[in-house]
Amino acid sequence: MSRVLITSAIPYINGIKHLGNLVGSQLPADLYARYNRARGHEVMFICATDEHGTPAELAAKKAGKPVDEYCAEMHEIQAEIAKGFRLSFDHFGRSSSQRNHKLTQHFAGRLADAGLIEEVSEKQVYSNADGRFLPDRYIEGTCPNCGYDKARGDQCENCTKQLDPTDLIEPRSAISGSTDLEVRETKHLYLKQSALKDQLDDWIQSKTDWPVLTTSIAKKWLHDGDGLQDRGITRDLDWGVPVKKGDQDWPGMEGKVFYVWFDAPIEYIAGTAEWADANGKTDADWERWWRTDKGADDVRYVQFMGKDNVPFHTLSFPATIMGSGEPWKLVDYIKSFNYLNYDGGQFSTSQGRGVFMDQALSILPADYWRWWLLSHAPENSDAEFTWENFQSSVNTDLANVLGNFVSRVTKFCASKIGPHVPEGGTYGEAEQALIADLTARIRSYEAQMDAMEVRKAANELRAIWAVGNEYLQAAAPWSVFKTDPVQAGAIIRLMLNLIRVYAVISAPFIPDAAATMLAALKTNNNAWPDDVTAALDALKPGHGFEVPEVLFAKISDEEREEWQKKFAGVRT
Ligand code: B3M
Ligand code: ZN
Repeated sequence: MSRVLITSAIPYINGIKHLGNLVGSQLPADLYARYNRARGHEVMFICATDEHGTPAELAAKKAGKPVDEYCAEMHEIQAEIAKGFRLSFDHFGRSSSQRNHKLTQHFAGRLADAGLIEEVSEKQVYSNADGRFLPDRYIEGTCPNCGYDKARGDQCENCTKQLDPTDLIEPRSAISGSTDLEVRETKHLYLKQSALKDQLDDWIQSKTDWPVLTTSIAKKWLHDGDGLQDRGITRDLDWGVPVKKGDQDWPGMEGKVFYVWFDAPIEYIAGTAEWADANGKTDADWERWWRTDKGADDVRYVQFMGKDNVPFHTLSFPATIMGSGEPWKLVDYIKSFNYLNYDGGQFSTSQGRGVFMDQALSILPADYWRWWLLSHAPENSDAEFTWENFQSSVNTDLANVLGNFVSRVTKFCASKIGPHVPEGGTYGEAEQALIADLTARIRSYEAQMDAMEVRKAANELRAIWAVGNEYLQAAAPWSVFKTDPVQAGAIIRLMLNLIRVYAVISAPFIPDAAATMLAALKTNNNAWPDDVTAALDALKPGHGFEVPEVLFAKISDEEREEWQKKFAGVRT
């Protein structure tokens, strides 16, 4: 048994996530967590809500709520939906927790002591009406290049020209529309990532087994243009982790907070500490996952995220960890994903385009979505959700292959032989061949799961389901039964045991259906089929079972069309 620490990128607090967000981080992380637990490893699976930054402030404002209240409510909503999708976090934390405040300030203090933080004076736009500094993209005005009147302070969306807020003609606050703006001098802290460039480069170079998607992004940031840049880690906002050097005040930094991307990854650590607090554990209990001087040496740490999050996880967060000079655990493997598109376009939170997590659960149970999303995970390229494809995957893989198999075997046995595992008969050549085939395929499934090759693992699992179906079709116990009922019973005994094996190995993808299958077999034996021959003999003759409810209902053309229409517009 080994120990596996798993983190998923932590979703922003400002709204419910869409299926593209889900498949790019939380869902594959859950698959991997469930699989590792099933293989007997000790797993710590952490996620949280990412609660700081301007978007959180603005979303709260839009909702007409104080930001802390808004975040507390949205956290509960996201936690509930995560449960609905059966995301098996050991803890779903909050980046606004006291644990994260303390740790973030601690890291900043260590980095300052190591000479890795620089104070820089900058000129920034201040809005008198809003009583705050405005980030570049919250300043709007007319583009000096093309005349577009909604150009943002960082870029004109119309002609794509990169802009400075001071380039804009008639600049105004995007928050209040006020034109009462002035340029003020303000001081910020910069993390000297450039000083850690060689160390980061060596580290990335050593990760030869990482997905190319992960390392290519890191290398681009390390080497393209002027190379790795220092990064501003403070902001002039009210909501966030107050800037402090450990527990000391930071002269000149009063009223400022850390940049959301500085504190968010630290929440992986803080979230584990929150887990300890919430479960009556000690600091040693979470430190053994994170401190290499306290046992974390033999932990394997894997992160899951969409490609847009890769630079922060391959460079900025490691810079924080390395620069601290303390023995914190660095990530061992970063699994990153491309984007999932929606029906000919992009999923978009700001435009409300696509299917959002709460909407998905309102029309179908989690397993349907989990199966489609994981079996179409955007690993090697972007992928696309279409309703036709969703309907056909669900109907073929889940209803026709797996669901039908379970239903035929249990119904036939219950009606012809009785609601128990039959006895007698022998396994001949066909059965030995089936067992050999299953053994080879389950070993290959494990290899794909170990490698986090999500699509390939799903393909292998689908093939394993199909093999049982094909054998059943060829062995035709319903025909054999007419001349040799005992031998038909032997076939069914093998198939009932195969249902248990299917439940166990499929559980990481479709946990609810797996639980239904085990419940129908009246067993809680969920031991992994390390020895497939033995596993297919786990349920002994006489063991009772019942016919389960339909595992997966087919999606009709009418339903598909209805949903297609319902989700064609934008969510308001
Ligand atoms: N909240 C971005 C995102 O949800 C950001 C991830 C933080 S991971 C530390 O895609
Ligand atoms: Zn323009």
